[in-house]
Amino acid sequence: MKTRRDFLKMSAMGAMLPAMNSMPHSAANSPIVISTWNFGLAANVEAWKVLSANGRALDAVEAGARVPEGDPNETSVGLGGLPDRDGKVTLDACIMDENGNCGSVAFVQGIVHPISVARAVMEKTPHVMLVGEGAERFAFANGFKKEKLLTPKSEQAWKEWLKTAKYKPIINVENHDTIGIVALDVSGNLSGACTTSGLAYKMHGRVGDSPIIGAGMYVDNEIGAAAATGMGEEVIKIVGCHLVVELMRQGNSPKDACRLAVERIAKKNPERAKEIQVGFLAVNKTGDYGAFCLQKGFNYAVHDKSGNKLIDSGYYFS
Ligand code: SD4
Repeated sequence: MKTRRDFLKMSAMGAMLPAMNSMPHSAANSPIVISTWNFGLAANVEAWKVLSANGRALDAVEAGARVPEGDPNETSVGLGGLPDRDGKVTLDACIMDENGNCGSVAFVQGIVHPISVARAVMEKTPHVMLVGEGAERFAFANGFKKEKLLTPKSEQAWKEWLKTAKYKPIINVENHDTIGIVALDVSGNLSGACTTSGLAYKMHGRVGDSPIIGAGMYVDNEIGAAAATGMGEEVIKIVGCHLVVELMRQGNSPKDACRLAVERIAKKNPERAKEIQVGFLAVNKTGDYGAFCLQKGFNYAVHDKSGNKLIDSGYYFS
């Protein structure tokens, strides 16, 4: 039987728990943020401001994702994103926190920061995903401004494309890169975000992997977080980022987990795999990180206490 003294002792320990949860985490390498492609460097700088002030990973990944979203010169995310075949810029984004909460928007137009709309979906609605006009209506009702996203540069590129209107996706740095960004904060909590204008000149209404929780991004706070870039259709088919996290759960390092997921795509459809790019990056609970992709050319940015740097990912087709 529990005595009154036991009960008091337990209550005192219980009262300490929230304090312990917010104590600095002893992960070997935290805080840390990693994000896709060259523009990950600038995104990491904003994310690091949050992380280095002992802030929350969720705030860090949102702050980071907003950087390329707001940059009119990045033609693959947010403002200035390349349009679909019909000349419409349609955006996809998702976000996930350390408690498994997530929010997502797809096929949204006229909003520069879909990642923040995704966060609002997570925090202010009973739903995970809003799409199209419904997502836009929700965003405008929550203070987001309607803006024109098609810049003269992207409009010009689309008009050039219309001359031949050939739809053969070429995955490279110039024509469509998603920002996928994952972080571990000083409290040992993980979060992730992913935002994109998707494949350039896609069919109107096409949605890729980026806003699909488990495909374009996934977080399990016990294990790790992962984000994807490249040909979204192939990522969706293997539920890529959930797979990467599950492979880490089985004991694989972040890099090996990414490699095994890439190999799954390559083995399932070897001919298709030769023509496309897919890349994954991942971080685990102790701040180890890694990436892997199909073709040479995918890089990612890592910011930890030692600084901010770009790393070339390992690749399958050598
Ligand atoms: C998509 N995964 O819409 C995105 C595009 C991308 O590098 O990441 N490109 O399929």
